[in-house]
Amino acid sequence: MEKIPKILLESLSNAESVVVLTGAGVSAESGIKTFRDPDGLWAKFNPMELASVNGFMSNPQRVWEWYQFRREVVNNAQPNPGHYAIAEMEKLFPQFTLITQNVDRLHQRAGSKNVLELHGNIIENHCFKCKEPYKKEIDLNSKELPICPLCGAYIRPSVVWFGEMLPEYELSKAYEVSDSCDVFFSVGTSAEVYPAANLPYQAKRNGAFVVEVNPNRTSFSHIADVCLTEPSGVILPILITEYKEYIKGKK
Ligand code: BV8
Ligand code: ZN
Repeated sequence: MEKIPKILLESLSNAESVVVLTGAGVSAESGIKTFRDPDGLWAKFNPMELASVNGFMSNPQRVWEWYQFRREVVNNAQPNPGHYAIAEMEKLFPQFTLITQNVDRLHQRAGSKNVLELHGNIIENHCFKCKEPYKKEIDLNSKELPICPLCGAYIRPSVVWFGEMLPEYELSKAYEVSDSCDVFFSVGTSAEVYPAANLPYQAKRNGAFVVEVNPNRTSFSHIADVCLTEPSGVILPILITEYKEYIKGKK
């Protein structure tokens, strides 16, 4: 039974370049809380206190423990069918780029190779002051805030906090591919955090066919050409199956 609109299958079958942007929603079915859903992280914690430089400076211990808690959750999580479907997409199109706002590296664990991490990752750490990468193994049971062996400052997770610049290469590459792709997917993101949230609009402006995959409506929904209002872990595997059938039928 067709769940995917023909026009999307047709656009994909003619696409040279396909881009997928993901947010926390793509990891929801892996048991990792999103930020803005009713039971999300921001419902309990204040993002500016915990995911910001000022938050870390005013209470490094609390921020460190919050990331230790989130690392525990990420370590115990598994990629879900949505991550695997996106990894499969990488092989189906001449050019494919995955841009993620997520820091959990589940895309890589599902097999995605070409991943632009706009907001860093929660696995790695570096020195808050001299930026030296911190290579020692982190003991998830320890509340101890590690100290930089070079300069004695605190170690922090290698995520991008609010008020921090995004990594230059990843952001410019993300803009480049969004400006020139044929089909753009915005998957599991509320499209509220900038500059990442600019990308779907960039794609639309460049004339791409834009798809939103989100069970809820977002501020971007009215701009999308197609809205697949189902969980990504459910609808993306269906998209792959129906697309493969569609191109077989076209040959
Ligand atoms: C920057 C990493 C230049 C850390 C994150 C005032 C002061 C300072 C800055 C600003 C300011 N006003 C505006 C800004 C800019 C700010 C910003 O955009 N703020 C917003 C809140 C307005 N941006 C920044 O600060 C960025 N840097 O601009 O630098 C600068 C420098 C100095 C001063 C000004 C500007 C840095 C942004 C990066 C912040 N880091 N995370 C960590 O993870 O701990 S942000 C965080 O939000 C995550 O990265 C997350 O990815 C991102 C976006 O959230 P989403 O992924 O979309 O998740 P969300 O919960 O919102 O939505 C989930 C969606 O999934 C929902 O729609 C839901 O319906 C859907 N869903 C649920 N289940 C499913 C599903 N979808 C599919 N399937 C399902 N099963
Ligand atoms: Zn240091």
